[in-house]
Formats: sequence, structure tokens, C-alpha cells
Amino acid sequence: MILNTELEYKGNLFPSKIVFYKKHINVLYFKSENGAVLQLTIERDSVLRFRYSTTGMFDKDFSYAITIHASKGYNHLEISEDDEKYVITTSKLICHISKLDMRKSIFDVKDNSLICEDELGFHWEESYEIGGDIVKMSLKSQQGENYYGLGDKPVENNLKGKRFQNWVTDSYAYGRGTDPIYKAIPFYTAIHHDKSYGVFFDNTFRSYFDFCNERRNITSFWAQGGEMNYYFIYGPEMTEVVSNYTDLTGRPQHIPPMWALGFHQCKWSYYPESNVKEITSKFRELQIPCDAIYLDIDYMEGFRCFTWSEEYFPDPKRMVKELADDGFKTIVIIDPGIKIDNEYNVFKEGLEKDYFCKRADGPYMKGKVWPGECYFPDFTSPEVREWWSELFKELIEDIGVAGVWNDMNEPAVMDVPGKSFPDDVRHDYDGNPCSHRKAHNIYGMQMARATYHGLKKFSYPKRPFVITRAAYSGTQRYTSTWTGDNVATWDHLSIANQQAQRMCMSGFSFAGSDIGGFAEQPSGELFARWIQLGVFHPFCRVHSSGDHGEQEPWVFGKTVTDIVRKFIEIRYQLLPYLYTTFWRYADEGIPILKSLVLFDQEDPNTHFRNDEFIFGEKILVCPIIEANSKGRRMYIPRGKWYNFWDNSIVEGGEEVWVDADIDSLPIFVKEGAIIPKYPIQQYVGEKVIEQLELDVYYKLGKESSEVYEDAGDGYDYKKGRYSLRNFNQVGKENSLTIQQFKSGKFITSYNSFKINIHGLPFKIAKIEVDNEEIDISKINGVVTFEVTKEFRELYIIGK
Ligand code: MIG
Repeated sequence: MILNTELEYKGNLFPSKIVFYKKHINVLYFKSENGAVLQLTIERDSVLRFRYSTTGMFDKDFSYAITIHASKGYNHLEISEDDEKYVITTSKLICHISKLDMRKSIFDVKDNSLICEDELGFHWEESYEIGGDIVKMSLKSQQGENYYGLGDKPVENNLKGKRFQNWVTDSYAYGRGTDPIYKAIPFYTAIHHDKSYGVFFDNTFRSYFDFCNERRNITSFWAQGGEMNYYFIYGPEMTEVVSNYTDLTGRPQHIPPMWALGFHQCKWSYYPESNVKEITSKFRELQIPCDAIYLDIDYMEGFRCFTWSEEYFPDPKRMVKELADDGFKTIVIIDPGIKIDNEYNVFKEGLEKDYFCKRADGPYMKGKVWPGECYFPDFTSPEVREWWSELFKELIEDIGVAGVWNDMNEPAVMDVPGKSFPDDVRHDYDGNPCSHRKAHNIYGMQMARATYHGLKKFSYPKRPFVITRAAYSGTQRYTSTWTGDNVATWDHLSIANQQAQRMCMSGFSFAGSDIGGFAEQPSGELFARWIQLGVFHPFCRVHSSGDHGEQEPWVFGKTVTDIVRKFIEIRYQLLPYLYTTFWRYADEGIPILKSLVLFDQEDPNTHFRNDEFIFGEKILVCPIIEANSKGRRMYIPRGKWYNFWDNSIVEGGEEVWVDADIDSLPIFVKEGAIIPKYPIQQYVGEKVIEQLELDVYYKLGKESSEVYEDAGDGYDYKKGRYSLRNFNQVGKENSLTIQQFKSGKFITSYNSFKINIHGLPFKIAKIEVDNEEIDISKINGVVTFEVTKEFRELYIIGK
């Protein structure tokens, strides 16, 4: 008779000595005497994949995170061995694998410096609770090592000393430190001795990361099932690590339509139609730029997806058209729960075709969400995704909705302790049938993916726009995201800043927070400060739960309205700059926001900074996150910076006080930058751009800048119809030269630039454009003149 009710703890098991080795092109196999196998794949010179089996057998190799477009191949691969170890050398790395116990260490090939080494290395625990192995990895933390990344964790940038869990969770009114929340992005970057590497643990089970929390000098990660399967990604620049991670897990499949980078207004909920129109008209009346208006769950008939409430929205097609005529895109919410209702087509079809998730013992997975009792499509089946994508036909093609908002896709279920499906629910997992334990973290991602494909199909030839709440690594290929149900508090303003930076650092740049806070109501001051931060986030939307009053830009009085307008106008002026930055992100995986550690990792001060960040490549922003502030202290990264407001120059490398009363914000421009600006528009496309403004910030020395433009929508840019301008600025004591190199076949609507030169240290004798002299004028110390957009060399000569 078994009386023991405690689970027996069997302790850790380890690979023993290596008794077998074989190589197949770029895949190496090492087998231990006790049957463990390490499969090491050389993905690239700087990317190694470590995959371990405790039984000698591997699962079918399948991942939702890794894109088929990931680059493969290396320049150099050499394998040697001595009595103690195998030595694998690429053009970037050297990896030692100990013959005694399979433990490994990785070095930089350039100087033989140690980058990362196993502590216990791979080990596992046979758990009777889960009826299988908990797979574990532990690494030594090097002296001065710090850690970043992990998606949406609402904590300070630097993760050292903390422990986290990855399990996608609906987290209404989460707070600082709440863990886990909506996303599972098991990727971190590390830095020590000026060198950075990253770890992507591609395991979708509930997983954990411990950064020197449990043990002072040990970083470990483990998962409650699946394989120990991770990618080691080397830099040495942290931006390269992030960019290599997005090479593996993908980048946005296209640039968003430019309007999606405008300002969005949302609330739970705007209805009926007259209310929607009231809101949109008010934006136009008050001349506050806005491109998108959202319909939350109340637009539907009894929360049935793909239906419209006849009472509130009797003629959606007409309404959407009228909104579009006024420059507004309509975006509607779609949740995963399908109401159990035999009169409802989507439900009937899903049932007939057997598309809903089932419990392990047979019946459908039934859960309560907004529509009441629901079944949930199994988005991990390709056939279901295809069906789902077709459901968008009417909404997009016929009614004219421009974007879809996927919510509750953790999946969230009401009135149950785990707030989600039970573990036993079955999933197809693209032909690798499994339980919810494995599919939970990617469920929302697969829903967003199916939604994206629907929109892509039916928006054609326009670009789709999708936003999702739940995500796993790789979701950035399909959609944008927001940080979920935050709260209208000052601390949440700071959390929003951290989360946006962290998402960018984690390869998912198209992110933003509910500006002003979702739960509770902000003061006018908090709202203004949040807008000031939000306009510098890749995704910029005001949203609130609506049960604590209004949250439109004008409800806090005239002063706040004016501040909000002023900052949204700055965003619209900077659209070509943001668009260029987005293009770089989509093309090369360069994060749109850069925490200071990403910007200048060699300056150890940056390893501990939280508030300041770089917007794009050249603009330094630091939000005001306390009430009653007239300014704040902030760290200015090394180099010279122009104060955006008055052109005064500060020398970085230290903390300084910066004035920023309620209508201002610390913003600085890197010297040498050329910042492109559009005129203020009430929405993207309101005006034909007749001139591009270029703000040139003089630098003694060289600096280059880029301006990327295309039609702002559609796919012609993929066929070369884009315009990429490369500007090289060379400043000398008595002259300034700007050279332009242009590529791409897109012809911009404007013919000239308006050039504003800031900070010129000499008096101008003459200006030559491609060797012809031109006239100049001077406004407030800023030298302003016009030149043709075709110029190749601009030469400013001092007296
Ligand atoms: O249970 O659709 O995070 O943005 O407004 C709440 C209503 C469901 C949660 C989302 C929020 C949205 C709300 N949703």
C-alpha cells in the first residue's frame, strides 16, 4: 500500500561521458554513456543550436517561432578533438564540449575570450507530477554580466537578480513585477566585458528563467516538458544579437501601411454609430490628427464574431465608408471564443467541420467568455487557420474594415482559476498532435497568424493591419501588439516605457501601451505625460476600459488638449523618420526603440538605465514619469546632442538636469543627424507632400542618415518602387557638405527639400548646390533654404 502523498523528488540527472560522436554536414551528434544526446547545429558562424535528448530520441523538429526564411550557412567550420574535449570552430566562435560530461564553453574566435560557459549545463529531472522530464540548463554568470529582453515583463530593463516564468496569461490590471503576463518570448540578451550574446530557448511549454536569483552567479532556464532546445546567438554588438534573433524568428513580412503609424483612438466601447461619429468629428473639429478608430466588442450581435449589432450599427458599410471619407480607418475586435448557438453560422460551420478544440477525453472544450459559453477554433491546425482567414472576406473586402484587433487569445477563459484552457485540451499543432501544455503559449500567435492571412488576402492590394494581445516569439512576423490591461497610474507610465523598450529589444518592435491607462482614470497631467511618451512608441493608441469616464484628448481641459495636439503633431511631422526606422526594422531587425544599452553597450552606465531611450537612430527621449515635474535628471549617452526645443548642445556621458514643464519633454537630437519631416496632416494622405523638410544638425565630423519612402501602402515597394536617400554629412570648421545618394524607383510627390541647418558654427559666405550658388534666408538662427530633391552635393562655405 502506498501511503506517501508527497511526490518523490528524484533529483537531477546528468549526461555522463561522451562515447559516440558523428557529424552530418553542419549537425554534430554527441552521445553519452547513459544515453543522452546533444545535437549541435551550426546555423551560422555566430548562431549555434543546442538540442538535447534524454532518451536518445528527438521529437519531430518543428517550431512555430523559426521562420523558413532564416539565413543558414557559415564561412568556416572545423572540428577537432583532444583527450578532454571536442573543439568546434567557426569564423566567429569556438565551442568546447567536454568529453567527460558534455559541458560546453563558448569563446570569441577573435581574442579567445570566454563568452558563455555551462555550470551544470544540460540536466533534467524526471517528474512524476508531469509524467516526464523537466529539462534544464544552467550557465555560469560572468563577472559584471547583465541580462535584458524576455518580451513584456513589467520590470526594469536589467533582469539580473530576478526570476521569470513564460506562460501567456490574461492579466487585467497587472502591476510592476506581475509575472507572467500576456506574452511568452523566451529570448534574452546578455552582456559582459563589452560583448553581448543572446539565448533563445525555443520551447513552448511553461518555462522559467532565473538570472542569478536562486544562486548568485548562475543563470538557468528550464521547461516543464519538451526538449532542451536553444539557440546561442553571438554579437558581439547587442543590436546584432537582436537582429540575428529576428533573422531566426522573423521580421514583419511587410512594412505597415503608413496610416498605422499615425495616432489611433480606442475605447471599450464606442457605440452606437452616432457615438463613433461624435468622436471622429471632434478630432477633426479640434484639429487633432488621428488615423484610426476602434470598435470594441459591443459592435457585434451578442459578441458573436463576424456579426454586427443591427441596433447600434445598422449599416456598417456606409459608416465605414463615411469614416474613411473623413480620413479614419475602422478597426474591429475579433476574439477567439465562438458562441455556442445553433443559429449562428460561424459556430455551425466550425462544428460541422470539426474545427473546435476538444478535451482529451472527447468533448469540445467549453469555456465562458464575453458571448457566454463558447467553443474555440484550434488555430494550430492549418485547415482551421485557412477557414478562419476566409471568414474575414465580408468584413474587409465588402464592409471595408482596415484592421483587426485580436484580443483574449491567451486564450482567456472566465471564471476558472487558471484563466485559460485546462492542460488536457488537444491541439493539432500542425500535424504534431499535443496537449494544451505545449500549445498554450502559441495559441494566440496562431490566431493572429490566421487573422493576418485573412486580412492580407482581402485587403489586397493594400497592406493589412493586425494587432494581438497574446504572443510567442515570431509573432512579430504577422502583427503589432499592445501591452494589455494596464492602469492609469504614474507607475504604469513608467512600466509602459519599460515594456515598449523591452519588446523592441526582444525582436518585436511594433508595440505600444494603452495610452492613459486601461483601468481607472488618469489625471489630465498623467494623460499629457503619457501622450508625450506614447507618440514615441512604434504603436500609438489611446485606449481605456470606459467605466471610469472618458479618455479622449479633449476631456481634460484646454491646456491638456493643446499639449496632446502639439505632441501628436510632432509624431505626424516625424512620420518619414519613423517610417524609415520601421523599414530598417523590417529589413534588418534593428529595434525601433533602443534602450541605452543597445545604443552604447561599451558605456557601463547604460547597463543600468531605464527611462531614457533612442527613438530610431538619432532621437533621444526621456519621459517625465512623476507628477508636478518641471523637468528631471536624466543620463545623456556619450556624444553631443542638440536639445530639440532650443538647439542648445549638451555633451553626453553624464547625468544632467533637463527642464521639461508640462508642455515639454526631454528630447535631444544626435549631432550630425538629418531628420526628415512632413507637414502636419490630420491623417496620413490628407495632403500631397509638396516639400520634404530636412532638419540638419551640424557636426564637426561625419554622420550619415537615411530617408526611406514609398507609396505608404501596397506592395510596389517590394518591386523596387521605393525611394531611399542616403545623406552623408561632413562638417568642418569652416564648411559643411551634404552628399545625397538615391536609390529605388519610387518618385516622391515633392520636388524640393526645405533645409534647416541647426547649429552652424560659422557665418555663411555662400551655398553651392551641385556647383551652382543659391539664395539663403535665416530664421531664428536656423539657416533655411530650398533645394531640388535631385541634388547630389550641397556645399556650404563659411566666411
Ligand atoms: O475582458 O474587449 O485587453 O483592451 O477593451 C476584457 C474588451 C476584454 C480586454 C482587452 C481590452 C478590451 C477588453 N478586453
